[in-house]
Amino acid sequence: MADSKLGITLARHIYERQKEHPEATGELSGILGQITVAAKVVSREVNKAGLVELLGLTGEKNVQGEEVKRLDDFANDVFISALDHSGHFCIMASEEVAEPIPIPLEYPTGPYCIAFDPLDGSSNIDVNVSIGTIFAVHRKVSHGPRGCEEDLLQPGRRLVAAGYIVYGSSTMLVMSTGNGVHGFTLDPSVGEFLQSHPDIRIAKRGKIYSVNEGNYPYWSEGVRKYVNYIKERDPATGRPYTARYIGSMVADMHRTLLYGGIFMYPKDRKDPKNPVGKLRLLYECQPMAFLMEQAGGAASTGRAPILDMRPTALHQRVPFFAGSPENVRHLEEFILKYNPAPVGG
Ligand code: P6P
Repeated sequence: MADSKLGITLARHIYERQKEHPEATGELSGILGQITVAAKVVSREVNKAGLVELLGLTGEKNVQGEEVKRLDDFANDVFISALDHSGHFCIMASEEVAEPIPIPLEYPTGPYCIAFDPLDGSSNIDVNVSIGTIFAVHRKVSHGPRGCEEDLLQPGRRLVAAGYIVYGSSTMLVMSTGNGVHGFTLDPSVGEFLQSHPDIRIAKRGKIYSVNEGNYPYWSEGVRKYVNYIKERDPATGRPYTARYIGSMVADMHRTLLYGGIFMYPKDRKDPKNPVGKLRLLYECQPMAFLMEQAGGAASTGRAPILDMRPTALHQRVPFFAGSPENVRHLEEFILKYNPAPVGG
């Protein structure tokens, strides 16, 4: 039941979900609460980023004489400082930090660990394209008082919570604690995330495909044949698909979740250092795959569910195909037919 005046806040949503799941601890609501505090701070900075030049900020020192960091460094600092003292986590990982981030000895540790990309797509800031934060929460599995890399390198099937914040025309939090996917929009006038998209479900099939076709020469045979096929016709309608590609994963995945279709970042051989693709498993693909499956969608390497993969390295990259289940299954049929096993997408 929504408050007549305010609407359902994130805190109330979590409280009501906890009533339905007595086994859920209050920890997750604390974790999500801390994440939203950091998100509000990042949202404020992202929304004025365009003014850096206008205000004559040198990019070195701002009007308060504070150092103006690159926004992704800033976002990284904000999320680390919002989370490291909370007592919820035993260890953390960030796209911006090469090694696992230990909880400072002066702070208590907790039964969870978190991996996050503090500001994904930040190269798009200068052209005012939506960017986002992505996070994934696992339970601690290692022994001993403080966490270690083992806690972070778990299959996505074991995630207890995941989500993203998209900093766009509005700031939205889309998250799941394993009971469906729910969207909350920040009302800056009250500083609260209010439920705007309850129980998001993705269409079983969509007609939008989203991929950087500039990488076509580097794709596998299966991916090329799949994209050529759907550019000819949508089997369901006999008409071609629509192409949409923003180049910011959170924005592309948010559209895919709401409008259906398929998002792809195949492995491409253009970068010999990363022959398996660009997107990272721990803090991009696993959380997005968790959300997709919770919303009735699918997320695959081209051959197997992303959530079944056991990570072997903190910043490991994987081929990534996600969206409406029928679209993802259709892609997997092309991979199976045209790619030599066991090569994924
Ligand atoms: P490309 C942004 O840099 C990012 O990591 C993702 O947000 C996005 O999906 C991808 O890279 C875009 O990569 O090679 O198409 O520019």
